[in-house]
Amino acid sequence: MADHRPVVVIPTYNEAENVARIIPEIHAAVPSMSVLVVDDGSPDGTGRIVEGIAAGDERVRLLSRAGKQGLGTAYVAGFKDCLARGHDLICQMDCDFSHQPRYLVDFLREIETADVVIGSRYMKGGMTENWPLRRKVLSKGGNLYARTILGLSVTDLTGGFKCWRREVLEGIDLYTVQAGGYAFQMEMNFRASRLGFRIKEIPIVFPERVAGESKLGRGIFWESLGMPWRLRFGAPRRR
Ligand SMILES: Nc1nc2c(ncn2[C@@H]2O[C@H](COP(=O)(O)OP(=O)(O)O)[C@@H](O)[C@H]2O)c(=O)[nH]1
Ligand SMILES: [Mg+2]
Repeated sequence: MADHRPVVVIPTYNEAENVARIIPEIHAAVPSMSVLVVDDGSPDGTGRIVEGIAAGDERVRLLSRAGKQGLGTAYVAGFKDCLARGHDLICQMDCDFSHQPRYLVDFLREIETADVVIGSRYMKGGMTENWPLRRKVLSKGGNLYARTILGLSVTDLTGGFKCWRREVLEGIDLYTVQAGGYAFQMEMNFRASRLGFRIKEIPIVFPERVAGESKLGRGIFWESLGMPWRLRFGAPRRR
């Protein structure tokens, strides 16, 4: 059945402590929002919890994949599903409360005059909270590095709190998006920019997760170092 409400895609892997709390917070912020959780067969039962919520709430759906297949492909699967269902505004966020649901109101307001809205920790008004110095330096330095190579004015290229108009996701050939993790976010932003879409950033405060553990490790960081070069010299230019 077609669904024209705005939707938020939430990839999950072992988020049992967070998922049942974040969905009501999303609906407290935006009551009409559809929620699509893309779970990779989490051993901690995240998928079963979402199934239970979805059974009693038609705004909530679960896309269940067999085994951990990575963040990039989880987003791509979720985006394709949302496009097929007819959603025109498609947001994405993490499940661990680093992305605070109250900002969805800002995303939906700003997307009225943009094609992509990106939540930024690094513009004026944005920040990270409770990050160790090492992570701060890596993330901020990584962003500066990528921005410079790619020639983009986006201040936060690696964050995952965003909102897309369907035309952008249709314009980006999702089958050819290769990257996982932070490089995935970078690749999507770069492609949207090359296609000439209007990108707008809004400030977000990003607290470190309290419950559960980070799933993105060192390999993901190294992948993102090579990505700006691959994109700059390899990606398709305009529509
Ligand atoms: N479906 C799926 N979700 C994932 C995968 N890896 C991470 N996630 C989810 O992606 C979001 C961001 O991951 P997180 O560990 O918080 O990354 P960090 O904030 O950079 O440490 C969370 O909601 C995770 O549960 C994966 O392989 N598959
Ligand atoms: Mg996190």
